Amino acid sequence: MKTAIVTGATSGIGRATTRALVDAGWQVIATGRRADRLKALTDEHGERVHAVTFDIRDDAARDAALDALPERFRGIDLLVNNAGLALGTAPAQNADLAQWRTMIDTNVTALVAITHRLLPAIIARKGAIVNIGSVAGSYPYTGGNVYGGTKAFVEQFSLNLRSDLHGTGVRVSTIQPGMVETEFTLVRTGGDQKASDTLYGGSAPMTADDIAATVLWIATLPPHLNINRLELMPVSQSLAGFQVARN
Ligand code: NDP
Ligand code: 8X3
Repeated sequence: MKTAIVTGATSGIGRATTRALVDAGWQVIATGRRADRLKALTDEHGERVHAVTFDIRDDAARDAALDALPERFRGIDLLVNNAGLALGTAPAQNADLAQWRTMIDTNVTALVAITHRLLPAIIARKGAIVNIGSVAGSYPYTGGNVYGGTKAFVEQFSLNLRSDLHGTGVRVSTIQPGMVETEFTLVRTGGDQKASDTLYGGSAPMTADDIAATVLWIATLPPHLNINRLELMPVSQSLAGFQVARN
């Protein structure tokens, strides 16, 4: 049986990806901070899900949790680097530096650290890494500042990982979703359910299951194929052009 580790499995894309992988016959190490949500996943899937609760920014907690994995979960065929967040929508000049730091610590530093920790196990299995980037890493928008910067990092890190892993058989992909209805906007706005409902309402956004199916598709391609990056949007979302300030 193949083994995946999914970060940020307590909600949204990570939870849907955990379910999709289990349904497809994988066993999954599911991580996140909310133990009750992880317990619900293990209740749902029994021994096929192994829950580990830690803040992904906490090096000691992460390493202790990974060191304590049961023997049958130690070989890693797939790492889904999904845990991440946006905080705030203010333009840079009004933004909260602490929020910027939290995004960098989570979306960049923690992603790099867990990848580094698991690379030997992934190489040993000729496994795969799927990183969850964002359209915000490719296209600027007002208030996207550091969030978009972290996701641009994710894409470039993934491409550079591919170069370093040349010849190992390890595959590395970035998925760059546009608008997906999850708890993302609730987190970004500090719990504003109305703002979240307004953003997604009537727009037929992508669902977490859409992205989970994409992760599963990438992970189950024939081993000679690598998706470098894949950008998805709901039909209702598109790009709008430049802005011009006038005197
Ligand atoms: P959710 O808020 O629904 O899920 C985020 C997940 O990340 C949760 O499971 C959360 O777990 C985990 N997480 C956040 N911070 C930490 C932390 N410090 N330690 C451990 N886990 C953490 O949002 P999404 O499912 O939408 O987000 C998943 C990924 O998708 C993110 O990287 C996001 O940037 C990206 N994305 C989302 C898009 C969208 O429109 N929704 C579009 C493009 C990309 P817990 O709180 O339990 O720790
Ligand atoms: C989330 C997509 O457009 O809200 O990464 O930044 S967006």
